[in-house]
Amino acid sequence: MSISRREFLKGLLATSATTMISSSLLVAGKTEAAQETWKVSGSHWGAFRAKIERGTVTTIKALEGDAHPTDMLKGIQGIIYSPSRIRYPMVRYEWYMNRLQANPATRGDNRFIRVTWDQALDLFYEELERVQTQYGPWALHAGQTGWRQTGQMHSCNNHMQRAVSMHGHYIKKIGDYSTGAGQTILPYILGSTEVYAQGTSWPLILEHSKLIVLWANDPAKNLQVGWNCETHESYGYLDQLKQKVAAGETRVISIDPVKTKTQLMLDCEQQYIHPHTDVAMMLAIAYTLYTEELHDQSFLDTYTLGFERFVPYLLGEGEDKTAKTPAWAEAICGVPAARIQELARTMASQRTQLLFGWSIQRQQHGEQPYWMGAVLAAMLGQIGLPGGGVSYAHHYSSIGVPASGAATPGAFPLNPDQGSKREHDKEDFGQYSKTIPVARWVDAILEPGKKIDYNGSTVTLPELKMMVFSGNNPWHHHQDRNRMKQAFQKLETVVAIDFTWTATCRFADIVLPACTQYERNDLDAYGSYSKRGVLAMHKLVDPLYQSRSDFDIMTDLCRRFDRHKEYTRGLDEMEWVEKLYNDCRAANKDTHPMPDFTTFWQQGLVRFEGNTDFVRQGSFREDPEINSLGTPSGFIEIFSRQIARYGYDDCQGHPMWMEKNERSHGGPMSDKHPLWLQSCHPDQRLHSQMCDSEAYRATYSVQGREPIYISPEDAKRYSIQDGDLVRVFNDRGQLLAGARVSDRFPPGVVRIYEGAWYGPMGAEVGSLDTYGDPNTLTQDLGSSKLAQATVANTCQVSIEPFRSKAPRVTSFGGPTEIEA
Ligand SMILES: Nc1nc2c(c(=O)[nH]1)N[C@H]1C(S)=C(S)[C@@H](COP(=O)(O)OP(=O)(O)OC[C@H]3O[C@@H](n4cnc5c(=O)[nH]c(N)nc54)[C@H](O)[C@@H]3O)O[C@H]1N2
Ligand SMILES: Nc1nc2c(c(=O)[nH]1)N[C@H]1C(S)=C(S)[C@@H](COP(=O)(O)OP(=O)(O)OC[C@H]3O[C@@H](n4cnc5c(=O)[nH]c(N)nc54)[C@H](O)[C@@H]3O)O[C@H]1N2
Ligand SMILES: [Mo]
Repeated sequence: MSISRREFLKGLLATSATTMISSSLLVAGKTEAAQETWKVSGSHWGAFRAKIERGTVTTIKALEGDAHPTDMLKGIQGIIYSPSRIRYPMVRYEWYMNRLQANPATRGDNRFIRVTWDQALDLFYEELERVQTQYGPWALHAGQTGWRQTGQMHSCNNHMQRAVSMHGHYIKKIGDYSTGAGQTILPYILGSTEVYAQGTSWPLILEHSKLIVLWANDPAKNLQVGWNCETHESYGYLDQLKQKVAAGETRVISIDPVKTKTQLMLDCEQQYIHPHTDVAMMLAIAYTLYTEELHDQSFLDTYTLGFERFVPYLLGEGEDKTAKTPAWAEAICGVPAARIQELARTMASQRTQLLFGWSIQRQQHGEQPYWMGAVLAAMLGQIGLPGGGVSYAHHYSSIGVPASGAATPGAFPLNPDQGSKREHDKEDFGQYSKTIPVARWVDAILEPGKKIDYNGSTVTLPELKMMVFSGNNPWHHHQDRNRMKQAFQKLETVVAIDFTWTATCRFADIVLPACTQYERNDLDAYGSYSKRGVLAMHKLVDPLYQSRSDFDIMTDLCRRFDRHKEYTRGLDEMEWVEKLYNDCRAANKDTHPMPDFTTFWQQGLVRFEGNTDFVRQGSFREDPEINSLGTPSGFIEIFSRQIARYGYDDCQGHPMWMEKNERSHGGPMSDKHPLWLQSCHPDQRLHSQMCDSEAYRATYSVQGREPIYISPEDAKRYSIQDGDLVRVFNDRGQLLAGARVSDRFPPGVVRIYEGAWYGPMGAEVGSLDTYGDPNTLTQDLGSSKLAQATVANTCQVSIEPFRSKAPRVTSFGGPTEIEA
């Protein structure tokens, strides 16, 4: 349903009376005669106006008020008009012909046949029925989630899960790829996940912090996107910080093997460190604090438990008989002992804010750096003070921007209103666990029935036969492509719902074309955590080709088992958008008055006033008894009796330095594969989203391939010139990438951004990836028995110039269509 011009004008009249409207937001229809309109919408990349000429989006520009729009807005048109768009419902050819007798080795050959929507949805429904009947709910996994496009009504994870739940039960996941290790360990230590919690407000940090440590943290890169529509207000604070650094008022140190975008932007200090050795460095800082009596004993006495059980380990009186001295750490982390001491003394002498990024916990034993970070902050005694203590989230979705305190719109419901169709199989997961740690699903396919430790419990991996993916791209997000290839050969049915032909579609059996967010009406929070307002997401153009909204697709699926009325609750798209708006309006009635829906829809954005400053753990500091933490003891747990009781060798009662199974700079595997591959989050994409945006990709690709960043020293060592094609490989896989030689990178460290589209030369295991997906090389291992989280960053590789004839990139442009 689109808003007609008449309704638009009606809304225009209604708006003039209310004061909440900023008139500049009005989408004037003057040029409509020339078939040109401007519409307001928003995305992970921010709010914008789109110009539509003769039914085509021709211009996207940031909405007024976004003072720091991201360059990625330039990539949006290319998403809508990508040659990779899924045009029709498609079924894998071999599967279509032979179903369960299909030759498993053909999976991934990208040969598909076009079917009608009815055929595709009938097949989807039949397979749900078959798998539930023949096996049980444990054989179906529809619980993987991901970075679906923005919009609260059309949140496609919710649509798929609600619809499939109405049919029957299935395996779900726990945790996520972002912060799997962090969100599991921190509740034991600080009483909450911390990673998704509001952090100390930037104005307080700017006012009080004298030293800010960016530990494995690149906010200037990562704050370009938000979970909801991003406002980019954090960049205003980063600008102020830059001025303070220049004026010598605040010292900022970036502890990172790489010179980050933030470090360059702030022009602040960089402390180089060998990858994955941060815990050693932190221990040596702690050692210095303790032995020089610079630690805050009264804070430790009042607010923490277990310090005395940690000290012997620090001093070398424990089992390992190794004192964690700066000299000991220097040999591991490469940071000079004197520098470690200087840092310890500086931290203790002034207000110090530790700001951790997340990449550092996406490694083997990724729990340890976060735990040790909390211990360090506790020893400094500044937790709960403005501008002091530790944060694990200031690089994410504008956390730290003072929030309005308003409610923002809820989402289309995830759960069914009543039980599933198959009431009888409700709890019948047999011997299997019904939730599994998010990154362990490939293990489940390969080793069904295996029991693994997880966070104090035992998980029995289910025997998966069918998987349904929507709003996520596992053939980007999961590790070790060749292992995935082997696993997928065991699956009977894979359904992928997406708008673009990702590698997940290539390896699926039934592929359903959703439309993009730009082809449907929706609304969103403006500012994920800052809750700066409510944004209208006007449909820009009609769904392209045969694509349909997820809502529409899932309604039609539910029709097949007669639950469609319950699914939609009798409301259509626009009625849902209006309902979600009105529910939000009612919730904000007394504090943040909002105009009626029509007014809101015309004006595009309702802004919320109010800036509430906040100090993380402030109330706990004020009164640790009344405002106790969510830990077992209510205090900060430097030693966790609960974790110690689990008896895990790879995550014990207090933080420890543990060697990794792969590590650069003399660590394990570095003799065979000398380079550390970090697969950080892309500067010019959101994961795999926007990689299919052709013109935009051309602004960063190298000979049509994903760049690999490499130091001038290593480039010379391996006879690589900037712009060369290179083969990157290890024992798990091989890929082609384009070399970018950059002095931001130290010897021994290379980077390929995650989300580069997988483009195998063939379906067979081990084939060369023609574009440069780093997960062709990463390992699929749990961080520890505690979190079982991804260790994407624990990865050693080799590199060589690629001098043969370059194969064509197979990642983009959709399937090979076989005529029926
Ligand atoms: N090596 C390595 N791997 C990593 C990481 C890393 O650092 N290194 N990071 C991990 C992290 S933190 C994350 S969060 C994950 C991200 O993993 P994902 O969330 O899986 O990544 P996206 O590329 O955002 O995938 C979203 C997919 O949903 C589709 N989609 C978007 N909107 C819609 C919609 O409305 N309807 C439908 N049907 N589909 C839609 C998009 O086209 C896209 O294919 O990756 C993880 N993988
Ligand atoms: N532009 C953009 N922004 C994003 C995303 C995106 O895809 N694109 N994704 C969003 C999502 S879902 C997430 S989870 C977050 C991810 O946020 P993070 O995981 O924090 O981001 P990364 O870019 O992977 O890594 C940040 C820094 O960690 C450093 N680092 C890695 N390993 C180590 C180590 O062992 N020691 C030290 N000291 N430093 C290390 C890297 O060099 C890098 O500078 O970003 C969010 N923001
Ligand atoms: Mo993430």
